[in-house]
Amino acid sequence: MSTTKARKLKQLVQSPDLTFLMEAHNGMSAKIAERTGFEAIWASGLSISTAFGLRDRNEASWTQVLEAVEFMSDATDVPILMDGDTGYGDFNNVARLVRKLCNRDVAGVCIEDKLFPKQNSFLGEGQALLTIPDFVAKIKAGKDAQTDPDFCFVARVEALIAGRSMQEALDRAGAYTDAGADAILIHSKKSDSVEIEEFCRQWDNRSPVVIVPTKYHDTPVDVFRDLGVSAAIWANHAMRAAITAIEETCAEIYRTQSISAVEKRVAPLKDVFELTGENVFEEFAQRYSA
Ligand code: SPV
Ligand code: MG
Repeated sequence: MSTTKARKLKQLVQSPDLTFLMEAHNGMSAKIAERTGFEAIWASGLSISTAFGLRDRNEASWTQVLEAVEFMSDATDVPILMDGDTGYGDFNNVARLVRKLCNRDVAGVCIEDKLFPKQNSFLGEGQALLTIPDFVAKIKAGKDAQTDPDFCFVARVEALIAGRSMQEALDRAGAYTDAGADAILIHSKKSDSVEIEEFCRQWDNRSPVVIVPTKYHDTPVDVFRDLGVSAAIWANHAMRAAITAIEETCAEIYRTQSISAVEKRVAPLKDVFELTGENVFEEFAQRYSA
């Protein structure tokens, strides 16, 4: 039997080696991430929302996000960890989301212990957190609902983001692991990795740890390796790169009233056709031609 996407993600998360998940927000960016060599993809809520022109505040409905993730899953063979925000409701909504993701061959979901509608972790201070029992119910319902035995439920601890203590972060991580979470995502908005390092030392790999070094990007990845971190998520860089490239290209075309100057800087059409599989369509058509 071939290895399922969920099995691949579980192996990556459980292996002692540090893995990198690259952000993608649609089929195209997912395919590019896979071709670059990334072994797994982060379907970022922030990036998918931004690509829709929406705020990262659950303005997009969960089925709209799911549809974007389905395009990404169809376009790639590497596993996808979907950013499921707070699960779009209570334990019941999380269970339904997990079933839908298993149907669509999405390898795992990350659910955070904030309140619906969520807001991005880098906005505001003192964001409200869900109670531990209510979040434990989401984990248990999600794990019970999975139809793929290797589906990964990543429980995201927002205690440090919300300005709570290190002890609370550790207590929450402990309760979530006991409830059946396959990994803990510990998030921080500090520009250095001191609190993440402290968490990892005290957590002592009781279960795999996932991090998002968006703000503490200067920390060398060997520091995370030495701490035994399982996975680092490069969470929004495809989306931000696209914004910069689109802004620069639009400005140049607007200014020069010509597309000539940008022609050599944008992807050639042959690459566009190749990315979407036009190069294999002829053979496909031949097979079915009458
Ligand atoms: C995302 O990429 O949507 C995340 C990571 O959840 S963060 O933006 O840091 O909250
Ligand atoms: Mg998010």
